[in-house]
Amino acid sequence: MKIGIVCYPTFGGSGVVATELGKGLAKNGHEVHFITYSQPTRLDFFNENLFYHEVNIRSYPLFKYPPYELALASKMVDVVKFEKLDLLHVHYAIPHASAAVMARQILKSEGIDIPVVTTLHGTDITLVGKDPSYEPVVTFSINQSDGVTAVSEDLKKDTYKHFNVMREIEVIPNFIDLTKFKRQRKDHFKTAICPNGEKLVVHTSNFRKVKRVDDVVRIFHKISETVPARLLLVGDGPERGHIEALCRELGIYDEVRFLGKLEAVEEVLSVADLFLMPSEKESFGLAALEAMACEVPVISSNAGGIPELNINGVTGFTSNVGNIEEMTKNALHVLSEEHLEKFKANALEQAKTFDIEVILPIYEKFYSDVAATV
Ligand code: GMT
Repeated sequence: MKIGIVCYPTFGGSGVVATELGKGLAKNGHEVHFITYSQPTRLDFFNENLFYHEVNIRSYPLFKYPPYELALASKMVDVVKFEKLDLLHVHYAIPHASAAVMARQILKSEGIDIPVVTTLHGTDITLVGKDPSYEPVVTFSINQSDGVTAVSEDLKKDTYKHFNVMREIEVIPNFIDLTKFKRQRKDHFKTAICPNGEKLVVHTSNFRKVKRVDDVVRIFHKISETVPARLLLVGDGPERGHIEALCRELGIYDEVRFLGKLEAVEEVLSVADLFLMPSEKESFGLAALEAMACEVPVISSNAGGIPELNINGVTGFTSNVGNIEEMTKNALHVLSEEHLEKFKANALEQAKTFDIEVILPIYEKFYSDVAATV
């Protein structure tokens, strides 16, 4: 098929999933056209089946807010028409789904039918989408899409709870490329960070409030009171300054390293003993899946779709949001010599069920089913 993929090109779960999906589809022989405002971060190589179309946003003194959605819809019309696409797949409802629905209307008026598939990722539903300033448009564009998927059962449930959605939503979970995300031998790196055999705890996120990075630091602080440990924080975002201050306040600044936005996160995960994800909300938790694929057990909250991924007592533990005491107790249990190896092995086994080789054919079937109905 010729597939147009629309996503946020920056670091962040939905953009990563969309880009990896496009790469996988291209590998399977599909022609994939990315339509975004800048080159997706993980699309930095040549492949004969991959194309990139930049959305040009025309500014004008009258516009306090340049109308990105219109520029995006216009670009979709252009690409569908001239590249003769068979299907548009948009990731993250706002504003991609409504722009796609508009592009489809325009194309229809010119005698071109193009099916629109929308994938809901999380905050487009649970945080931003349900806000009254967006809700009517999100509801409309979900109902108007030709196919809708959600990345977890919990997100599907939340969508029905918060929006008047009349159509079926198919759950297609996120996936992982196990050839990229696997435990690599990086002993020199481990020795440099943990010279005295300390346990290595890792957290990766966009440092937004919803990730509760405060909890990460407080759990680590308590862990380090019992076992010698180091914390690596990967990513960046609005909470970073505050988190640095908290580390100083708790007197653990020397045990914590801020690595910023890393491309090769699998190298860090390869030397980790434990991954922390205490999020307030998390529709899926792709970062935890990346850790598990690198044989790292997960201590997480039980928010949203996380329990569908991190199996309590098997691949790590899940606790109520904010229950730092319990998360610390569980972290120490996992890190003990007696249990760590078993949790690591279980994490990998669970990650294998989300292998891209398993999930990609589900998307391919979904596309052909949707295309057949249009
Ligand atoms: O919150 C983020 O990390 C970014 C956000 C996004 O759309 O880029 O992530 C959401 O989508 C990811 C990919 O499907 C999921 O793994 C994350 O759980 C989800 N984030 C939230 O629900 C908070």
